[in-house]
Amino acid sequence: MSELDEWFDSVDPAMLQRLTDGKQLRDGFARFMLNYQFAIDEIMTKINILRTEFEHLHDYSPIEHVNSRLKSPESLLLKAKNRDLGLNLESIRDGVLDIAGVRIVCSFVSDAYWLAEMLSSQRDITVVTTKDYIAHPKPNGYKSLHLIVKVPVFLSESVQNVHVEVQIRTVAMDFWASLEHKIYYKYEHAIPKDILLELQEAAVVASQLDSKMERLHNEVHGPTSRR
Ligand code: 0O2
Repeated sequence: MSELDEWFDSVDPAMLQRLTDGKQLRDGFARFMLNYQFAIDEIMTKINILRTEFEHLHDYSPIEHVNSRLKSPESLLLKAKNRDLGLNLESIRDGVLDIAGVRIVCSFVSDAYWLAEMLSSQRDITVVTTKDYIAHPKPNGYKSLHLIVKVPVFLSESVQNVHVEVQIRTVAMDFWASLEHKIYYKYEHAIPKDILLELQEAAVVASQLDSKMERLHNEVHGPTSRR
């Protein structure tokens, strides 16, 4: 009998089972998250193609920067708990639609709408929801376009349609949102009224800046024909 076999014989079978279950759970979760990473990769490729083609046809880039993130396991489990979802992968997959997130920061408002339209109309993309916080800002002043899309991920033995949250906004909207996010956490979600008011004012200024910059751009270069 090998040393390893002897060790297995001496280990409490219940403990061995728990270790195996734990490992299976971790492997299953890692596999589950991997699909979201693949979905992000698919969306990033689409964005890069749109960006490069646009740059080729016009004399500027509609995208300032793009980033992506996978929700951390802690914040994923917290969201599932807050929504009373069962703590199993199926409930989490159906109930949490922003496990994969992509944020596109555009030069101008019209670029944000153009990108949303270009992504949404691709044949392999299914748009699940669209929230237009640019036309209808949140009461605090938050502006952005939010799309929840489903993108197919081709695996060796199956095709998975995976949810991705795509946020599209301008540099000014992004600047506002990242500052507001920091303030929100600093005050533990209860921003004092006067600061809230200032944030609303800042959102209006950011909007004015967006309009002015786009108007200036069009004055100098002419309106961009996207057809
Ligand atoms: P994180 O860490 O950025 O992922 P849901 O996404 O379903 O939980 P909701 O409110 O229906 O909730 O979705 P919505 O309105 O589309 O907003 C989702 C995400 O948009 C948030 O994700 C933020 O990233 C961003 N967001 C929405 N409202 C605000 C806001 O007022 N200020 C800022 N700075 N960002 C906002 P999470 O899950 O909150 O966080």
